[in-house]
Amino acid sequence: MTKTVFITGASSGIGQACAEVLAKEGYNLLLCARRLNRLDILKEKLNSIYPHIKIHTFELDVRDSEQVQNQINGLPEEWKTIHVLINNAGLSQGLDPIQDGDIGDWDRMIDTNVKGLLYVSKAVIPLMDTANGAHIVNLGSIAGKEVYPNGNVYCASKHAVDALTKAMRIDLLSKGIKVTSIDPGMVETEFSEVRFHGDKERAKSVYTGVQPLTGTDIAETILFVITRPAHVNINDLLIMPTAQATGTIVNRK
Ligand code: NDP
Ligand code: 8X3
Repeated sequence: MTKTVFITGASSGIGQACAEVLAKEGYNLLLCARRLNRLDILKEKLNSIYPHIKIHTFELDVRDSEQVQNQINGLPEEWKTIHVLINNAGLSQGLDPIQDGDIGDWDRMIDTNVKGLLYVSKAVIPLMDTANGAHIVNLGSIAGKEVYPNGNVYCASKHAVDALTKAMRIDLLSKGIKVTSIDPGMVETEFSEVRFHGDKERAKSVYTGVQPLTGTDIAETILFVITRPAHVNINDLLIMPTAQATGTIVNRK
């Protein structure tokens, strides 16, 4: 049976890498993000390499609860059976002490990382094929395991994801839906550019002298997690670059 994976935030970074890795493995893909044009380019590329898989793209802002309900309830019938949900859409905005934090940045992080994950999960869970291995993978972070200077609200949002993963594991136990948190350290994507509001130079400096993880490293880890035998659930996986010990301790060359 061909399984369907629903990936939020597939227009960049880890989400895009998940689409690429899972397409290669023969999964059908439901891809969403705000930048639909990027998703359509990705779909065309993947379908030219893997013509046997099906891909459906749609525009979604996970912060908009009504849009999330309408878009997911309105999916074509053939896309209404979902095996794996990857709650990947997320962002960090700003890196300032709490007393100097920007309220707009705080809202965007909490609305996307916490409320968006909740809205999408609530809409997708009723569509999950519990008879054939249903699995939710949440993108947490090292920032959900520890708090580092100026990380305040981003860290709080990822601690909330950590709590929600544990809560989902309990609440979805009787349905047989697996739940996993994937918690990366530094991954080089558009993440830092978004965090620094488009400042490419500052974003680049985050990765100076260190080999960060790639989106593909995380996608391959997710592939491993979702292909374990039916009786095995990986609850939580912290994955770091070799040169990074904690959120802030990095061995730069
Ligand atoms: P990117 O910025 O490269 O990708 C983020 C993705 O999220 C994009 O596809 C973006 O799509 C999507 N997104 C953001 N806001 C929304 C929204 N409101 N609605 C729908 N989609 C949205 O970053 P990463 O790939 O690095 O980040 C992916 C996840 O991994 C995030 O949850 C992040 O917190 C987490 N993470 C990242 C780490 C890193 O070091 N990079 C480490 C640990 C965790 P679009 O803009 O088109 O909507
Ligand atoms: C992203 C990694 O270290 O910037 O979640 O918090 S970090």
